[in-house]
Amino acid sequence: TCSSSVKVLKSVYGEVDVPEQTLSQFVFADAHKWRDLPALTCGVSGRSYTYGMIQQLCQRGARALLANTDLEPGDRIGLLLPNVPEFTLAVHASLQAGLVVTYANPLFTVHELTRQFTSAKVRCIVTVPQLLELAQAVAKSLPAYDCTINIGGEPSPQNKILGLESLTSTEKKVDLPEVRSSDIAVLPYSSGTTGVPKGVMLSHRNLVVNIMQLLHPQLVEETDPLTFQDVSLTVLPFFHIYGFNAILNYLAKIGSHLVSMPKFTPQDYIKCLLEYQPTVLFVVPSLLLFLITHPEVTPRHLASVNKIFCGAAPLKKGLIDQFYEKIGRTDCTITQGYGMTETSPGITITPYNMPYSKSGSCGRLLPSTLARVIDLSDGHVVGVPNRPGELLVKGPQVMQGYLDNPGATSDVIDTHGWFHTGDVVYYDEEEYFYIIDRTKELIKVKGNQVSPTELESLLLEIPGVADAAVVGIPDSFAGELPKAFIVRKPGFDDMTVDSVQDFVTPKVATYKKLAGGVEFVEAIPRNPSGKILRNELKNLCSQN
Ligand code: AYL
Repeated sequence: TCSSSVKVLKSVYGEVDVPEQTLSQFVFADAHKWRDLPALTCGVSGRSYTYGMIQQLCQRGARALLANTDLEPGDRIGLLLPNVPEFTLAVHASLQAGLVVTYANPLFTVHELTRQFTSAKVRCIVTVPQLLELAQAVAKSLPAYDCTINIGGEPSPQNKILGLESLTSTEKKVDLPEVRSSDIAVLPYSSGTTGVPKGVMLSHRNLVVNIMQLLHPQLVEETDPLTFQDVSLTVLPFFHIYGFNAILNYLAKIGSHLVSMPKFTPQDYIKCLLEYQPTVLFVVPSLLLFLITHPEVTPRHLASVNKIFCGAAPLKKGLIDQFYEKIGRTDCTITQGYGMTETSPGITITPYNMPYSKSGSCGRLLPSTLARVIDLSDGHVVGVPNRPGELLVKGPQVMQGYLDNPGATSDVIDTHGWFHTGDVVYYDEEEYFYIIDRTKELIKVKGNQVSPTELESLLLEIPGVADAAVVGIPDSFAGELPKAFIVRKPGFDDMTVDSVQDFVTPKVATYKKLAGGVEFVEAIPRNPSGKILRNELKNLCSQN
């Protein structure tokens, strides 16, 4: 078999050229073509911005940021914003000012936000009045903190709280710095294969390239391309790489209209479907499941939709059929993407003419992307189709590394430059990939990352907890839910499940709650070097 074995898979689409542009230059390069067309609309409030407005506000905002604050190019700015159109203003004004952006989930607790913003050395927080109190509580403990920008709220100069005008206007004349495409643009947080969330260094080029990869001519022909005439609806967060690059920046590049929602409720979503008649929906599997199963969503609500994009978690084969059954037609393409925060995010995508027999596949490698699959036990290249192993990738979309963490970086990017995804996959004869498992600890709840390490260290803070382990257990709606196994210290036998939940719940964002349950055990299974044997715990769950 050795002679026919393939050590490295190359994208069937060939290569993309990498333009030497910053993310903002790239994304808005054609904006003049659609300057008077809507770019972003808040589906709930109706607040809307044209491409012309966005471009102008971002350019002014970049100058104002440098003129009205002590921030300097290279400084970090933290976005604590709900999914509102202004998110894009904050991002591109900051990037054009040479700042580095980190974004966080506004449902995070003070504890979670403080950790991220301290790690990223955030100097300025951009927020809205509803989150100002939270922002100020976080700001208190940031060593490099300078100011807060309160979009849509009252400025309070003595407290170093500036209004939106500091983002959009300045009398002073300031020059914008030169930003290189190799400079870091954003620092999203991801737990990667192990440990707590870490800053992922994505350069302008990483983000630009990943959009270029999706726009590769042959790929576009095979993926039922979106155009400026499409209207997309999303409730997926801009503070996650999917919403950030694969939706927000990608759609801005092609001049499409994006209707976003600050939060999900079935009623609001249904209302947006009827009111905006979207042609495109961006979803994660649990949102698709909602569309299929919710009694109030009828074929009429989905009549305008002809493209669906799904990513971030495994999409069960049967779900696509169920969706077609629900809408009573099959002329709506369902494209699946696979990737991760560390890869900006795209690695593979399904072409719309993918044979039905391959449904369940997450598609083929994006242009300029190389892959190899290595055996889980001995690390040797598998080299033949249909044999599972860990996926390794190489490509211009792979991150520059984890922020201030060369150890974690070298754990995932080996000396030959291969990025180890921690996903177990196989590919078929036509090089379609199938994701079947994870070797990494990561738990995915409705597409959101949950780091078991983060929850375990929290559990160990409970007096009376001797040892703890958290694993993801399957859930038909959320995909997975975090479940804790706890060893009580002697004398703490009266510790209850409720007391554990009561300790954890207020300290974490809702989706990280131990919704999979809490179980007391005699011991946590570990290997000789102390590593938690998570599969043993998972098997324990499936036996119950
Ligand atoms: P992160 N199928 C199965 N698992 C997936 C898929 C998929 N289609 N996509 C992501 N995952 C899992 O950092 C996988 O374990 O980025 C992967 O390592 O939140 C992990 O989620 C990464 O999670 C796009 C648009 C990808 C969006 C995305 C999702 C990025 C999620 C490509 O074009």
